[in-house]
Amino acid sequence: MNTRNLLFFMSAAIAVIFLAYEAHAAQGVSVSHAWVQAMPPTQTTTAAYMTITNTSSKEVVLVSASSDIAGAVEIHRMSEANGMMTMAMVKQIAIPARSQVTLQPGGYHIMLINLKKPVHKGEMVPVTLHFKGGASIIVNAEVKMQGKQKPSSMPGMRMSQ
Ligand SMILES: [Cu+2]
Repeated sequence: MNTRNLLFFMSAAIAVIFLAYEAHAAQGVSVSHAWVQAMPPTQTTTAAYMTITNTSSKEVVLVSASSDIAGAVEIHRMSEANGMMTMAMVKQIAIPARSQVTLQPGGYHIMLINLKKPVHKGEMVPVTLHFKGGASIIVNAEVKMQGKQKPSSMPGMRMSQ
């Protein structure tokens, strides 16, 4: 191998190392307790909840989500103001290094809008989480009847923005 070839080989090797590093971006991120709120067939909107854990030494930022079963998917946050629950779309959720963020009723959630089919209890719904930098994770969320949250308590998911 002459010097020119050696340089080419080395830069190719370095490129591969960088690509591998990029692919590692989603590593250290895991999702647990993923579930989707069961809804009556008349409802075309529901929400997905989960715990996102970041065991890496860098902050990871959830920037969007997608799902084959929904026409649109948005990241929302519910909060209480003056005794009223209001919901607003958020651009992202940051998960600091070595910590976790839980998406749960009354807080952050992933809104599944314009459902293409009803979601039935026990079904698994695939939701893809997209992180800043291009990494993504596919999550299978089980449809559950959970909590006191009735569909009527989320009136059409009207947003306050
Ligand atoms: Cu919502």
